[in-house]
Amino acid sequence: MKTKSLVWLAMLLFGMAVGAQAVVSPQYKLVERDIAVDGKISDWKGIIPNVVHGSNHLWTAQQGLEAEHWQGDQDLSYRWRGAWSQGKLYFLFEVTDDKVVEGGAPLSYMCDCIEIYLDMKRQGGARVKIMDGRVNWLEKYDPKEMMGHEIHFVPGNPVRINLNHAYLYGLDKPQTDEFKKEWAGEVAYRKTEHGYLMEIGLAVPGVKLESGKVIGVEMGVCDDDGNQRESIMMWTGTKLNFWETMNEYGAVTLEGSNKGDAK
Ligand SMILES: [Ca+2]
Ligand SMILES: [Ca+2]
Repeated sequence: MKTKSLVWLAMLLFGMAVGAQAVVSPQYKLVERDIAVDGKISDWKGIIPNVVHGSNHLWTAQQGLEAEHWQGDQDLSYRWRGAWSQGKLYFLFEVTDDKVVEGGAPLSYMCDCIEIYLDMKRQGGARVKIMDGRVNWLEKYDPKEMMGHEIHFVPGNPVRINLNHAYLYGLDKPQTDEFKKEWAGEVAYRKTEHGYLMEIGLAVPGVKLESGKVIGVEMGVCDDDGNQRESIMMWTGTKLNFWETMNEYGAVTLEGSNKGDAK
């Protein structure tokens, strides 16, 4: 009996190890802290950054984004930190980019641009759930189809923000006002010695935040050095199409005293 139990235990542990290998994703904890979105970073003191540098963070599966365009960490790399408070998520990006171009292309994702992907229920799978059978999900925008969100922040004054594919990421149709009104959105931007910094606050409509909640998060930063986008560096996912599939997103846990309602 005892031997049998041990065999089962060994098999279970082996299975878990194999399973864990298959679904391993980066982990990060969001501390509960009040953040002023003002471009000053003293309020982030002590919060551990995710460091995204080195060629293994490049996503290279599209023409024009080949690894040879990337000249090293001074060309493009970044650190991001996150926090939460009072129903809002906060992010700080410190981007190293040796040539900051503010809105240099007609589409946000072809510019110097920060991209945030959120899977608020950490479901994985398709980010856009097609409900009418169309082949190309980009042809239509329906909020009901959004299983996750893709938000773009283009450096400049003002920062231009695109929410999902409602206007196909056209820089001429930023949704900055909608972001402010419907997402309680805030953003602060400034250039730094080696690139730029962006501080962001947002509340995903209809989503309650509480301690212990785990969300799926992917981050990407694009680099335009004057000839439209030539690199994108991802926090977690370099194998899949991160804008379509949420399976490689990192697991981000909200930690703090606000337990919310018991479930
Ligand atoms: Ca601040
Ligand atoms: Ca650049």
